[in-house]
Amino acid sequence: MALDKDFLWGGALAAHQFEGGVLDTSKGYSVADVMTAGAHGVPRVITDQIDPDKYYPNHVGIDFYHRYKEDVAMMADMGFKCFRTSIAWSRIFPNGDEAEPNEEGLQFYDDLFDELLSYGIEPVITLSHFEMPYHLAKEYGGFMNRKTIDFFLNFAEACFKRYKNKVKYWMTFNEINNQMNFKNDIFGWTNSGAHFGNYENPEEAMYQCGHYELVASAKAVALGHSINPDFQIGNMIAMVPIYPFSCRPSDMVLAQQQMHDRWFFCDVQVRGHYPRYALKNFERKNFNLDITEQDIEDLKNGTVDYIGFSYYMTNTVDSTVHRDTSTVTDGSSEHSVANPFIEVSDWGWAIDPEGLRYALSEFYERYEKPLFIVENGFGAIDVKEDDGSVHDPYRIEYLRKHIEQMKLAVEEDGVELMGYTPWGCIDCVSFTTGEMKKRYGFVYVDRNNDGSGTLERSKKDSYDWYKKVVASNGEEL
Ligand code: BGP
Repeated sequence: MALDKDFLWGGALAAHQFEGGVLDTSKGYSVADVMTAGAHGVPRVITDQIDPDKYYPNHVGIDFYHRYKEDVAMMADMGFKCFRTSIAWSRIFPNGDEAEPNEEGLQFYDDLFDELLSYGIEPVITLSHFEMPYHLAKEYGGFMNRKTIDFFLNFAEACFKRYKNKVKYWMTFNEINNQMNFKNDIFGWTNSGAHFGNYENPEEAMYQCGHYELVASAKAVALGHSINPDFQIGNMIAMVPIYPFSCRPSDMVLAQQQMHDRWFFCDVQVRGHYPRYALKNFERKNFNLDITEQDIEDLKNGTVDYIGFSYYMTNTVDSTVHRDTSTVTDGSSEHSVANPFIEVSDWGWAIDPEGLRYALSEFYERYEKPLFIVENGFGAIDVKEDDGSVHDPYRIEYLRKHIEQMKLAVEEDGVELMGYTPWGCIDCVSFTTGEMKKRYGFVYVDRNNDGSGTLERSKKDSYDWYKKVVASNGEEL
């Protein structure tokens, strides 16, 4: 048995990390546009306005806004069947609260989707990938405010209506669950436009935002289906499976409990109601959340068609360990420890191909819904040689091993899998660090951490390798 002949091989990016076109277009600032570049182990800083003395890597990205034809031609050459990207909300509604959408922004995506479709590449679109209009965050507190549900729905409606004959595959919010890491400011900011740390009870604030986002997501799913019943609308979950460090029963239970952070949003989006472990948590902690009867109805009526997820690594927990987690960006917790059987990337992310098979089976056994791996990849420092070549055998090895495990999940475990879109298929700005040198692409972009470079594109060794993988439908690895 092989992968389905319609399997969606492709690549993934997100508007704020590669488009650029921020300062020279009608686009408004997004929450990502006010984030500076960080570095290894140094988180990005959220500035409260654009500080002219600071460097904002997203403002130029890799200048896809102006070079998209060249980039789409390379995707087509690699044989992409689909391309996952997002629509920058602040291109369509620069402030987020306007009554009418911005034509220039809408036209850009029309042109992009036409370009993709001319090569037979299916757009796979995330509505909100960490890029809420900054104005909504600043003036309304982002998703701390119920009004933001309607602002999001206006945006969703404008997109669904405009692209109803061009886009079939949608996702509502990127990695909606990574704000469970509410102690780290950038996850709350980029997911919800809120600074959880400013609230008396950051966890409660996170669940309140999360609730409004879940309602917004469910209402968007229902709205999308009413505009085009053929739409396939999914969610998007950051899946970092948690392993127990040992067979000590308390490690087993701890790992299981921590998996609730991975399942919570997905449970609501797939099942249409709050899981009991979450309700018990709210009760135990005396959370006073604004959840109405109507919200409960809306959640029920907007369950997703498929589950999109990112997979980069696993995490291992030891119930006897307690560490400081204020700056972690790798999904780890106070109980996280190194897994002695697993190597890590230069950024400390555990490299665990079998964990992908495990994740796929866990998802499928829990929900029996089609799955879509919409992010996976290896962030590394690449070197461009004098002759222009880039040798990245480590990336090929990472992807090969993950694809092997993905195939086992499909062929041996019976998982229904729609497609695979490796992250950062063309080098882009890293989300967690804002660096350029954490590269994932098959295509190298000449751009450095400080913004220098020609922006010229060149093929890495992984480019031809992936082309062969796609052409053989995953048979030649
Ligand atoms: C995910 C995000 C992406 C992306 C990726 C890699 O969390 O959805 O936006 O960037 O992680 O992370 P990073 O760029 O920090 O290496």
